[in-house]
Amino acid sequence: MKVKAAVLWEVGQPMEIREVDLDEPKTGEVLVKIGSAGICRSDRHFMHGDAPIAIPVVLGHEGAGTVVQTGPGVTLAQEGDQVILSFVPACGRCRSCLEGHSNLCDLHGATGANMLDGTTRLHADGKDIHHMGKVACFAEYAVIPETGVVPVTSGLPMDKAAMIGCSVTTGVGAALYSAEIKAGSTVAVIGCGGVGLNVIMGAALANAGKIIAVDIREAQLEFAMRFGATHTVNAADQDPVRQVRDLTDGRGADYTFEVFGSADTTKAAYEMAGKRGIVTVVGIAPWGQEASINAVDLVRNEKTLRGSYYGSARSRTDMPVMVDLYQSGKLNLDDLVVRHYTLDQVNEAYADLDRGEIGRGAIMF
Ligand code: COD
Ligand code: ZN
Repeated sequence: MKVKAAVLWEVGQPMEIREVDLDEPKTGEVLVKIGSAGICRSDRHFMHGDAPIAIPVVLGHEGAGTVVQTGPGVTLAQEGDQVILSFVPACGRCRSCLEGHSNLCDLHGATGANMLDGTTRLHADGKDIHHMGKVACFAEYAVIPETGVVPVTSGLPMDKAAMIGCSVTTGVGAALYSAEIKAGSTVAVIGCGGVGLNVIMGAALANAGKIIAVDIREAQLEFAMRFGATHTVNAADQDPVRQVRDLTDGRGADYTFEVFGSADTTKAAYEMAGKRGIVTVVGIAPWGQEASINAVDLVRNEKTLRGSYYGSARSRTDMPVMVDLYQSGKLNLDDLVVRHYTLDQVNEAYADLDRGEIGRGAIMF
């Protein structure tokens, strides 16, 4: 079928909004009519070439929609289901999946921006077009592996459902499943954009004591107070490490999170953690960058430095938990989505992200 999609043909260039060909779903795949797609910085890393991806590609990994067709052998979703999209469709058979870490599925990792059989369903001008995260939701329709769609209670607003596909699960998951924040502890979150605000909400859900929001923009910091931050630190004014130490009686925070994606902020997250501090790195710095840490401090203060991908979550069981948290009023997704766009405006939406507009933007179809 012919569908409208945003295609990245070249790194550093705007996406082209045009008609492309989308194949029928193959065995174990479904066709989803996209309802909403979120504007996440991770797509931006690929647009800028900060992270490698097969090109041409349809980006968009934070989405939700409705299943309109199922391919042969599909048992996990039905036509008409409202689904949240997962950008790691777990195979269920590899070692990572079998050990309970489906967010790190080996088969998904090996097939990258292709479908699980290594081919693509998107084509244009005689070229195969790749699918970011096997989701590729900057398009009216997407063919997705059945394990990459999570059916939810129908009637959830599509933009909120889309947020659960990335920023909520990545951020709340980092706080609850990766760091396992203890009640009463002190938390510092560097980077208060769409994902960072969800780390803050996760810290609040875990009953953290002080939750210190760190950003270089005052508007982001004010906005973060709405999601559970108790203190703010403007990293553009003064050394954020020093400010976080001052706010924690000189000790440093019990849990720190890097949620921007640079070597400098990774190092700062490490340094603002106190004794036995848990440092959780969510952002990925541009390819090839290295962050150095003080090797003595690591041991003498028994710090833990860990990465967190997709909130260490298991999409199929944890995304419905996020839906429940939203529906019971414990996750403020209504305030999180502040801007709505059409697919034709996707490049403008990223310009707004670059300008540092607060909260999350979402494309509505
Ligand atoms: N110090 C503090 N804050 C900063 C700094 C700094 N030096 N520089 C920028 N910031 C702030 C910005 O003002 C902004 O508020 C925030 O950092 C970033 O927010 P967004 O909305 O631009 O970015 P998000 O939340 O959409 O994405 C953040 C990620 C960390 C997820 C992303 O950048 C990333 O690294 N993605 C790769 C990891 C990945 O693939 N994860 C899974 C899919 S998301
Ligand atoms: Zn994302």
